[in-house]
Amino acid sequence: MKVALQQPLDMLALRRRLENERGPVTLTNAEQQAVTSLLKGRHTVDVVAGALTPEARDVLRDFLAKVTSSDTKRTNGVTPAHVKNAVIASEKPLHVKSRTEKPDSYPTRAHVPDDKVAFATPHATYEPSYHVDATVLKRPVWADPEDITQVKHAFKSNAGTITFNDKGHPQNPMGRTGIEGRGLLGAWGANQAGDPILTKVNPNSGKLELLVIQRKDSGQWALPGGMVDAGENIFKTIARELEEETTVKLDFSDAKHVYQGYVDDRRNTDNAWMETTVKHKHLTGKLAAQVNPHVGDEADARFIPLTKADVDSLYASHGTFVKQALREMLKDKSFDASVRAQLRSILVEG
Ligand code: RP5
Repeated sequence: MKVALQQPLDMLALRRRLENERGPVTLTNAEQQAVTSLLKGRHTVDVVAGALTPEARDVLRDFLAKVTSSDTKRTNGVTPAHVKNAVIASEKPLHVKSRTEKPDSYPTRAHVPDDKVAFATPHATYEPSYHVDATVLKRPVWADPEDITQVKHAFKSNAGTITFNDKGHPQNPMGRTGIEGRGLLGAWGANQAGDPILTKVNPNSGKLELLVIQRKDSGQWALPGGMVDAGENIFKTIARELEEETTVKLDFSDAKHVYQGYVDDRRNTDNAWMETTVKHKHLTGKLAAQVNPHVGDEADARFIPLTKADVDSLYASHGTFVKQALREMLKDKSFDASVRAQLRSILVEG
């Protein structure tokens, strides 16, 4: 069934449609209001994500499965992609590492309690340190000037509406982080990256595997992604970073789209944050046997058997992105019972 988006999308109509198909669906009033607000463009994705229970997520996920690309015309600036990002974000609060983790060179983050994350919520005792790394202040090609009035680029975000503080600095759409300034990030506002998810079934063990790198900066395992160069096409970024970090040369232009939006990265600050576009390719046949990663720019690069624990401990929000890709794989009936069982064991809640 094809569902056309309304102007704005009507939650009650959506519920009626779903009830016709699978019996009564219960959403709390708060959930209905949160989703309706999102669709009217009043709230950012994080506010809605925080209000969704697993049941509401299921309702939205079912809905999204029925939205086709021909339905993606904008409604009050809100697209199905925004709803999809809210669903993904609600699976694990995305803005947690940005408040609790940091590179060694950062000052201590000011404490931001869960109920004071949003900039719109007053936080009278909030006194974050201001930090810009010396490497950023030296103005390499990838860094903006410290004087924001000299910045030439537009402030764009796939994570929500950008507001500005009284110094004219862009504010993180996910809210407070406990640090002001840009830290190690070059751009004021969103710093755009691209991330490849590359999976295969190991022909010897039958195990589902994921290509990961070990980051030099934190020692954590991560997707082999990186920053978008100025003017670079996202498919080019993903293929370039994959090759630089794993020596694997692969065209990603036919890869499946997984995610576009905020990354809960430990480098994030109140005024500079990571966003990414994630694409997934599952290797089969000869290609699965031929793709052979080697260590590139980072500390290590290898395929690892996918376990729930490993996925959950990936850098930043990478585990959330991988789970989204695996959820799509589970919908593909061509995978055999063993692969499907592995997918389910990783995707199980908790
Ligand atoms: C993460 O940082 C992104 O998801 C991407 O994987 C990475 C880009 O930063 P660098 O690896 O270039 O430092 O937020």
